[in-house]
Amino acid sequence: MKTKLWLLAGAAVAMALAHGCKPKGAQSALSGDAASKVYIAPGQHDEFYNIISGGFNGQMSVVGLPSGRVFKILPVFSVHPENGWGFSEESKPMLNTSHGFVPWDDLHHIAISTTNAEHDARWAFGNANNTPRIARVDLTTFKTVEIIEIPNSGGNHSSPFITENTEYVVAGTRFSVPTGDEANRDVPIDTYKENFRGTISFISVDKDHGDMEIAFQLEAPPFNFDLARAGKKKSHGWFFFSTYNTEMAHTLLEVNASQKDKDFIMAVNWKKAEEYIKQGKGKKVKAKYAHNKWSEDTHMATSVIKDEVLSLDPRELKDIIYFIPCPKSPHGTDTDPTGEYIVGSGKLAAIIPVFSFTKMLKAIENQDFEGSVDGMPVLRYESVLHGEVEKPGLGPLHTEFDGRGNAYTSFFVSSEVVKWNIETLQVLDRVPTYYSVGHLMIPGGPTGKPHGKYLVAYNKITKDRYLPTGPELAHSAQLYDISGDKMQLLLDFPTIGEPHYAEAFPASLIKDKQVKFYPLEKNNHPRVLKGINDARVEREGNKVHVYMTTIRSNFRPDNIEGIRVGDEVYFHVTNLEQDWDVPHGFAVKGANTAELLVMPGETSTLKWVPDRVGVFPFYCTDFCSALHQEMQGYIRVSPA
Ligand code: CUK
Ligand code: CUA
Repeated sequence: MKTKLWLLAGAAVAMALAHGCKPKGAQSALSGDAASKVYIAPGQHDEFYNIISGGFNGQMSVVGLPSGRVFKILPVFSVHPENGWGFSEESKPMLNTSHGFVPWDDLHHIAISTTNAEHDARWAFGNANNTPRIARVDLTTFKTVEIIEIPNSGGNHSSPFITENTEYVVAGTRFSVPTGDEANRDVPIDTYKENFRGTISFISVDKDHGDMEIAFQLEAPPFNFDLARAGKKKSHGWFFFSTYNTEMAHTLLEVNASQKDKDFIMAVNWKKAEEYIKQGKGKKVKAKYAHNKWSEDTHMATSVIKDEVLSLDPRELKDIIYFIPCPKSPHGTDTDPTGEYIVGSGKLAAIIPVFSFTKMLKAIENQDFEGSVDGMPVLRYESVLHGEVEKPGLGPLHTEFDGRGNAYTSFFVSSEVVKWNIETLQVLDRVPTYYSVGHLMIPGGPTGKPHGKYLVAYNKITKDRYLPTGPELAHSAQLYDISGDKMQLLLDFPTIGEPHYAEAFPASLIKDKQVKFYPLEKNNHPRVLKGINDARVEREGNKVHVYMTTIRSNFRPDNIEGIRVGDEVYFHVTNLEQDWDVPHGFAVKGANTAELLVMPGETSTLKWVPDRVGVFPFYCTDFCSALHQEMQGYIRVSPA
């Protein structure tokens, strides 16, 4: 977000409060049946899973709708002491990058996998903004199973977006950067226009197993890329990226950037790009990046550093990229469920432009161009425009669809959601959000088949919505019923971290596919134990391997001696349980790490280097039976 917008928004909220028009909250906005619409009786299940980005906490959270209940915090790019993510020896490689171990990131956007433009909910993808990466979460285990770093990129905000059969996960760079060989990268910043490039990465996703690979990177002018959507149905094969700073300034102080009346939506014919790659037109470019995978076979992650990517230069290959002028710093582009309409949202614009895919193709065919950038055509605004939504609100950001011909756009500055008709462009309804909405979400909203029953606004500033908790307040999500003509606010619920984009899908898609435990006979961890009789301690030089089992309610071995100060002690803990929902925990006094939380049938390893002589207790951290408090042991550490 631009500082200016934040200031404006702050001012708008302050004004609203100062004028005594205290934002209408629970009392006035709700009619009597709101509570019953979000009430899920004890023992009953929610209708939708809502996977919400955690922003600066680097995680995803799993929430039920309509209740707003939080089920799980799912660590992705940040270490998570609660279950040892990034602390256990097995999971550490998942957070490896070309810069080494990076234990944190900023996760903004979620994409749920689709087939034929409908959710299949096999995987959830998320982006790391800071050290560019894409993660894939398996929705049968709710575990992050793959993370791929994106080279030639900076500020991976413009991702992840998927094509209609999840052929690709796509990521645009926010910061253009000097790309390629290291020798090319040490350049003066004010040679931006010559030496910096924008990059769009197409990451292929294996149909059966989900494995990702960087298929190719498309070079682009040194703009800043923001949110994008794939075409679908009739526009399948195309991608639409919002761009800003098309002034190509290397400082975004407002005198330099945000000057032009219009920036661009960049339309990418990715099917064409794919053809060129098949014809061998890609060039190999040096690019160092990590590719990390979790194995359900060994229950371990591996990290491989790769060193080149295929790159396509559209300056040499015409007919891949076209620019559509779009008013003022577009932050988002969204395609409607039919794939015909492309909605742009200029943060600083007073209208919402809606473009027609059919008209775009015609304009390309007729070479109806008004100019070019780097030799790539700029289409004429009027010839691609379906129409403009007039006076919709202030600061349009993101648009979702209900599948009944309506669009819903979030307005950050005027802090509201506006419903409008895609064909007629008439504004139909508007509701305030408390206080400044960023993303909004309709279950299935970005797909070809939205479930237009609810809408959730994910808000940036909470003020008086919840009991205060010091200087920092919980962010808010607000659930609206959109099944009727008028939107109705049903519920506020706090979120974990800062919510940016989220997606939701019917629980019925996955709830019977959940993995309940890992079969012990299929556990191929190199240090697995198949029974308590195998428990033992082995020394190899200054390394000590403790092969340990857990089962209700004891550890074997539970008294360990022969350890010396400075040894590297590895506790390889196998949970022998073969029953749903019986993890055991493991923690050692003074250990400079987190606990382990070991799922049934799994093996996890905690590394400890004792720094002093003594007898150290360890215990199970997860309540597992009436004898949980008996689940303990001692380690004796002797002088080196
Ligand atoms: S967003 Cu990331 S800064 Cu509109 Cu997706 Cu808020
Ligand atoms: Cu095992 Cu508590």
